[in-house]
Amino acid sequence: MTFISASIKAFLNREVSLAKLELVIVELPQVKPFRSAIGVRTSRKALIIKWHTNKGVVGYGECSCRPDPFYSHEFVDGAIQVIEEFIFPLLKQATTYAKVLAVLSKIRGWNFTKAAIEFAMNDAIRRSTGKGILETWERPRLEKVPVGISMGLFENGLQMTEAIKEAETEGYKRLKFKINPEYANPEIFKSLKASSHANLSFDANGLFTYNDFDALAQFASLGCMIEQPFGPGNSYLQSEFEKRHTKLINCPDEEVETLGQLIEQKGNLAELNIKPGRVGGLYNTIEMIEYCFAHNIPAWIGGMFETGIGRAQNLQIASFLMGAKAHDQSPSNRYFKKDVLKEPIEMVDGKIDSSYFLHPEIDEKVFEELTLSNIVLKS
Ligand code: OSB
Ligand code: MG
Repeated sequence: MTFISASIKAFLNREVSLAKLELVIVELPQVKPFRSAIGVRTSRKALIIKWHTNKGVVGYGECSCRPDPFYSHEFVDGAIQVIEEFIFPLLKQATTYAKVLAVLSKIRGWNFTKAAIEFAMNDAIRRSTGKGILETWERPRLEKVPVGISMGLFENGLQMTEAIKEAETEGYKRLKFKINPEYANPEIFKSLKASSHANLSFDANGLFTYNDFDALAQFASLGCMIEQPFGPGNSYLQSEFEKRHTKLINCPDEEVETLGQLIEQKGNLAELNIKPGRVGGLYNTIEMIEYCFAHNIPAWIGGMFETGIGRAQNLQIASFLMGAKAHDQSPSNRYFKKDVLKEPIEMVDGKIDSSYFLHPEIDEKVFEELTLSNIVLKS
């Protein structure tokens, strides 16, 4: 079973060179704090991989895992160790795209980390030749990509109502709210029901358990999609829930890291959030999207609060999902005072134009200003 086209297979044979790898940690100050069940965050620390070819071309890739292991097991310092100790030494013998993928596939898990290496390599190829793996994929693409906003937890209904109004004015195509069992209170439901937005959804980040069915039922009864209601590996709870309550419009996020896990979700999933980092890179993402096309699974591209580097790449992928209503790819100024791109990503009427994401250029001066540390790996 394969979902990869002949032209992409041929592309994988292309040669790649690696003179050195840079592992850069940047920290982007946020315009305002973001509150989730994990905690309050006021800045985004991100790991950016710079892949230098023998000809001096540099490709960029973002490792979009969190600095802590609270979304998945991966965290930034761990990612650096895995690259330094286990990935970089093997990359010396990897002289084609396919061989680099083979090296990465030796590492169990660490999808965000492996993805970042592939992103950077592919970006270096695209910058050298004008054609990366996505340019090789013969599928129609959108000029303008619709985006949604992911909203943190609010302290009260009033705060939530204000934020809903603001997001509606800005034109977002979907409003997604972080939820947890304690959040099921009348004030919150009142604000939600007052919204006239046609596309509301929830993200539970796996926080509902067997003991929280009543709270979950209150959200489910609104008829909105709920992302990752139960903890990863606990999707058996869905049928238990549906026996006693109502149907769930389930959209897995954390739960699906591989194509196999997606296939096993059958019957549970209504749609799928694909994060290219979470599923281990571009090749895996293409394969997963092809599977979704073949099985009519509505899929969209999720976010990890990426910098412009990761965002632009996610948007490039999102442009292939012609039918998706919205992707969690809000523009730069939604989170950051300063982004690392020369032209920060902007949204007009809830959409982002391809001129912002097809050929992003890094503002090296800002990139350096925001750099916290830099490790150079050279053989
Ligand atoms: O669950 O979708 C999530 C960010 C970090 C970790 C997990 C999630 C998120 C988001 C970010 O919701 C959405 C965005 O990037 O705008
Ligand atoms: Mg999510």
